[in-house]
Amino acid sequence: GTMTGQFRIGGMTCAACVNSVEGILRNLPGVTRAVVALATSLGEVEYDSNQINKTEIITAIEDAGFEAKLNL
Ligand code: 9UX
Repeated sequence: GTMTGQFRIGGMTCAACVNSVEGILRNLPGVTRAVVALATSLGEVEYDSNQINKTEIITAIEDAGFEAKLNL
């Protein structure tokens, strides 16, 4: 079903980084919405849990050269 995850993202230092991370997230199969904020280093991702999970989302962010962890 539809789930939302919040992630703390490290390594973003400019607006282009934010656009890059948002683009990566939005291109992942199962992601329906992704909003990343530079000021807070937080990313909110809405996704279909039948297609992707939080660990896979974190891996995709890290594969792009950023750090990511679940924000609880
Ligand atoms: Mo901004 Mo981010 O120049 O990897 S794009 S630092």
